[in-house]
Amino acid sequence: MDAWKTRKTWLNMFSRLPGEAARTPEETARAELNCFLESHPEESCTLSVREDMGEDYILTDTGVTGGSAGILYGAYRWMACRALRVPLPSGKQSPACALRMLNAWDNMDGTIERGYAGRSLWFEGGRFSYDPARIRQLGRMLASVGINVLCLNNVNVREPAQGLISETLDELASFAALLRPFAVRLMVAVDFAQPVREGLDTADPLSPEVQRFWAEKAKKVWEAIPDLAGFLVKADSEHRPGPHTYGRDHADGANMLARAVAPYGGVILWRAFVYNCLQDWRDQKTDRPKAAYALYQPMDGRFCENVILQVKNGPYDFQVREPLSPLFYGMEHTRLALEVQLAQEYTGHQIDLYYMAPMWEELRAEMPAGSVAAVAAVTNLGRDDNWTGHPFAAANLFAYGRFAWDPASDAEAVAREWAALSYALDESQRETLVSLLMSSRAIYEQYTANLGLDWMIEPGHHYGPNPYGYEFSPWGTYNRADRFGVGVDRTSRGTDYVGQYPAPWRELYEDPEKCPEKLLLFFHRLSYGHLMADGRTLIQRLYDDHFEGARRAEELSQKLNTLDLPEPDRKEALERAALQVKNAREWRDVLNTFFFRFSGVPDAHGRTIY
Ligand code: GCW
Repeated sequence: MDAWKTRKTWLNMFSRLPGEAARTPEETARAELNCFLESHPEESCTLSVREDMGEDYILTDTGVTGGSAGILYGAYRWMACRALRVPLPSGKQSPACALRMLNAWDNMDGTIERGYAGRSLWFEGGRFSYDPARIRQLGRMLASVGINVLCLNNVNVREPAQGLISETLDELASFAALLRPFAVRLMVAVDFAQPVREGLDTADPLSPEVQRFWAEKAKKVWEAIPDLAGFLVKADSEHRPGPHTYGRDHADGANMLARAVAPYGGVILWRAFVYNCLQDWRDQKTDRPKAAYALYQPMDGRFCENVILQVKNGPYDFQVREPLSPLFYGMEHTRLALEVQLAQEYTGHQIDLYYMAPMWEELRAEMPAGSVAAVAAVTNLGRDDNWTGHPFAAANLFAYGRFAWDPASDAEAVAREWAALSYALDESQRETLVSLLMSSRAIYEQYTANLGLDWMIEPGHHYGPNPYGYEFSPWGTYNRADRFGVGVDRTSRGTDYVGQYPAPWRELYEDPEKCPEKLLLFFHRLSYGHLMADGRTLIQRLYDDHFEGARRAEELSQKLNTLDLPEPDRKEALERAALQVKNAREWRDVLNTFFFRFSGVPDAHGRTIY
């Protein structure tokens, strides 16, 4: 029943769960530190709280000084550095942004939308159901990497989740209390049509009775949970209700909610994931990646102070390879949250190895300074004993927290730290593990979405290859492959998606000679004979990548086999690696066959294509 308690996580340096006694982050910090010092008698450390420091902290060899939350973040960091015998960070440590959120897509029936690590940690059978000790362990996992907000229910708000801000509000409040000692505040995903559920005949944001409804609702909710972070809203997206239902726009909708929660310091996280999901595949003019910018950019400057527009990293939908969403360049007068997905919906279901921090380094390189006010990640957690399905998927949660706090973090250093905290491997084995993590994204990309060809996946569950899967569907995700070539022309001669980017990006993406190779088929429609920079033809490159990706997946599994991991981590990792090898072969053969049948061009090296 409690097998999770014996599982390795990066919190291994602590010998036991903090007791229930701790009520504040400071008390938690003291309890954790006492526990650490018992097993490290050579160390000493004093904690000093300075309220004005908020989330900030300063570390010395023998002390942590920090604000009411900073004291806890500082204590965890201090212990990690001491346990690993690495230098302490010097100077005052401050987070890059104030809201570092985790979005759970947990449903109250206990399922998790796009969850690959078991059932919900806190819902079951239509209600709250959890082990308080496990929620405390969750709290310390989050606090140990500085994550400070948890949105606990799916953005697709379905009954009875609407009740969280209504008839089950007291249970929500009890849950919030469990995480408070870890400086983690709750957020709730709300249904834009909640007023209708509670008896009104409209949810029109300009209706005074709707405005009154939300004002009263906010009052009750914040009375019960004074430190609630805010509401998260998915509106007019994938069949969810929203302001469009009432002929209003998204600034009207978001601002109405923002005014209701403002008296309590609440924020409205308004998701920008809005597009036409009932597109006619015959329509070659509508281009889904253009949707969000086209909708929101004209509203720049109209949103209230406490509205944060939550934008997925790319213009599509958490694909393996996308350019940065153009909204990050075009919304100077709107606060934006960057949303990433730790749940591996499109990146291997926590079966295939996929360490995400290298992607965040790439995002950082493209992100204009000052454009991100908050960060959110769809979690990869669930009730599995090891929390994340694949034991190494925990590295993504760990790294997310570190990058959210400090976007200038180094992906490899973070991987090394996670590995060292989680497993007692010798240095050479640890380096092998680090190199497996560091190469994993490139390998997965190579066999699933090379050159920016996303969406060739099995519809619905999104695991495994199916190049025709979405081709004649209403979702706006087409590869348009035929016997002449492949890709959608998004240049000024095509859908002009590139027109949403400022210089120098627009020019870069417009020209196939300058376009980064990894995004070539995202922006361009090219013939199979197109010559790549290295002299290979496009078709040969497609073949080579799929052969190479599958080969590297095999190599990855062999290297993994050499690691002396503790059980059951070793068994779980190897089982998944075997499935990954199978998946990679399937991708290789399906995609190569698909392109061979269209192009008629044989592989230059005579390898088997079916
Ligand atoms: O990629 C899609 C997922 C949906 C998800 C949606 C979203 C919560 O397939 O399951 O719904 O994104 O981000 O809202």
